[in-house]
Amino acid sequence: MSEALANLLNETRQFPPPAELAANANVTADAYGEAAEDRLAFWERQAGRLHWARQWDQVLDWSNAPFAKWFVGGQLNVAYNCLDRHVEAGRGDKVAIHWEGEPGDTRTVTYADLHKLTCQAANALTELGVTAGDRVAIYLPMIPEAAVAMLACARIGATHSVVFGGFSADALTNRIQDASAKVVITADGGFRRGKPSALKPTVDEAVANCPSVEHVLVVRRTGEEVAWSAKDHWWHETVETAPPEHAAQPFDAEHPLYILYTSGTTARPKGILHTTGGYLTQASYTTHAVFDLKPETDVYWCTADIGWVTGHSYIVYGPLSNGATQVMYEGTPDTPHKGRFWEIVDKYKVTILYTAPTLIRTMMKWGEDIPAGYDLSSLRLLGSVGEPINPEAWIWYRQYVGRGELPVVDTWWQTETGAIMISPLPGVTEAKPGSAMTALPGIVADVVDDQGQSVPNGGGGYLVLREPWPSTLRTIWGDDNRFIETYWSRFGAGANHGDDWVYFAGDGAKKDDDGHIWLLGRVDDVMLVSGHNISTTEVESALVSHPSVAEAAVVGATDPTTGQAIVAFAIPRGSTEISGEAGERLIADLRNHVAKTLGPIAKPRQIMLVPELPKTRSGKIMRRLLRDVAEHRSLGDVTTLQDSSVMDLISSGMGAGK
Ligand code: 6R9
Repeated sequence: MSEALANLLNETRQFPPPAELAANANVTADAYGEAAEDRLAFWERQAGRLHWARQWDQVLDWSNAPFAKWFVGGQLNVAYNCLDRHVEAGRGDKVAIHWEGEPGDTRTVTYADLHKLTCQAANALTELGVTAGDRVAIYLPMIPEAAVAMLACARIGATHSVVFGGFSADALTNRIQDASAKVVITADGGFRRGKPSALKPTVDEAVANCPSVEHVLVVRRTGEEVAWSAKDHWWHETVETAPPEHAAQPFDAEHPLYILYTSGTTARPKGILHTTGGYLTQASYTTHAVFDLKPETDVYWCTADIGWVTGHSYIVYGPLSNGATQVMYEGTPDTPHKGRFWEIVDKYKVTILYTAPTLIRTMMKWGEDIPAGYDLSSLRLLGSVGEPINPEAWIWYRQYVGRGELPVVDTWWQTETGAIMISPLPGVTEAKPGSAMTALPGIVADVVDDQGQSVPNGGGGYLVLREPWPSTLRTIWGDDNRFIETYWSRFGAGANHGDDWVYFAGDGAKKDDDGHIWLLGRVDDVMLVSGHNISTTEVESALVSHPSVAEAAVVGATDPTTGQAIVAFAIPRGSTEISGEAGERLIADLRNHVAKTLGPIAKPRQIMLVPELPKTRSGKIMRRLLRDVAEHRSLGDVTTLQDSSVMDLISSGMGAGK
């Protein structure tokens, strides 16, 4: 990475915050200085935004690094912080969730409603024998019960493990077994793409191989017929009939809150463990700081699924601990029509929208006429997460969703970091499209070379985090060695590094001339062409900067002359003509466009025009499978692929662009 093509994209546009937002921002530029002066005191103040039943004795115990303990001796209840304290302060009637089912059915859930349901679920789980420290697997569609199930676990100190509803029986089995879950909370199914999509049969298949599971709680959502066994209990007969009173008991700040398995594009999934006090402190603070959330007036919408960390931190724990009103949507963005997202923004007058680059690029492909058909004037802030956002996608988002005026916060973080780490502050930062900019106050990020030395501005290398942060993962469930090996050994404490533990994030990055951070994709995806390290992200962004391309994925394929050669897959924008000669002309044009933008070394050997790209279920491009196509191999493991027919489409389109 030390030879990465630095700054070749030459993205120089920069957008200051709107004056009104800056004047009223929750967090101002002072926060950086305050945190730099005394990082632990800064986090201690942010912990003070929560309700603690017992004050901590020590902010950070790093004596057993890299195993961190935050707010040592402190005690709190996460559900109390997300629900009771708002109800007790007289805000019980405030809407917590405007829920929109895919078929168009709706529910309005107030904080009092959410509190009552959570207390009932806590009582029901206790009745089923769940006690503090037990694990509960949650396999649900995007319905309010998903948040209730998580909060009920937190309330009684049970550790939840949410498994995304799109995962197979095998994936669910592995996750239940790894955590020895005692109870599974699921539903008959949910609605996806206009029809019911069953979940219960998958749970039945998994539970047959999971002796640890004693009970299965089933929410009725679709009303479809389900098989029934002695372990099964209907939610409406168990939870909704349980007593609504439940006193939340405080737990230790380091009590395990949840396990979440990383989507893992390659290896065996890792059970990332998060605990109570530090996690909630940072999830809550970052929601307040990065989204400038004003609970009295904002309507916030994060489009992630609750099965991913974004759903944990920015649908459940961050927004609810801040007392936000939010939208929750069950379905897909194109059901029943491609304007569904904008219809929802319009209907609920959403003010803050947090979504993923994959969605923005899909919207680009569909064309700007679609958002133009709705009133999006309620929006005041836009966020992005999940992958590097290409500068053109950033600009499109700001232009056609944000009226050319709204701040876009590109937020870098991981399941492992628990909360946002690198991002603009919307009232402070002059954002550059495509850059996550700087570490948040209280976070120390850096870019280092192969030896772990900090690179100067203008240089490229590996993204690292230098100081522990409150919402850091505590370990990999059941595998401390793998935790140390994966994250702390690359540049960890050792011969050359003294006691400084350095967290290796696995992402390539560069610092521009102003020291701002640009993420370049997973280091496994970096290409080595004729001795030059080239980032997939930069070539993809160059392709997306062409007016005819909506989305692109780039891989390095073995090449006899250059070691690796760049092979690109591009999805044309809405009305682009791509058949026959027009397609050939576009491909030639694109190859030249990349060469002109990035330099001749980055000119793709081959470009294929394709209708779709293979993505993980959380929307990240799976370059590994495209590498298989580019190198004419049979496809590797496709279990994490969102839609396996995509690979047939791509393989059959292989003729184009040779
Ligand atoms: C929150 C989440 C983590 C990986 C991460 C990186 C990529 C996420 C990004 C980004 C560039 C951003 N990533 N946000 N890359 N810019 N704003 O997505 O967690 O599913 O664990 O993925 O996603 O590669 O390392 P997770």
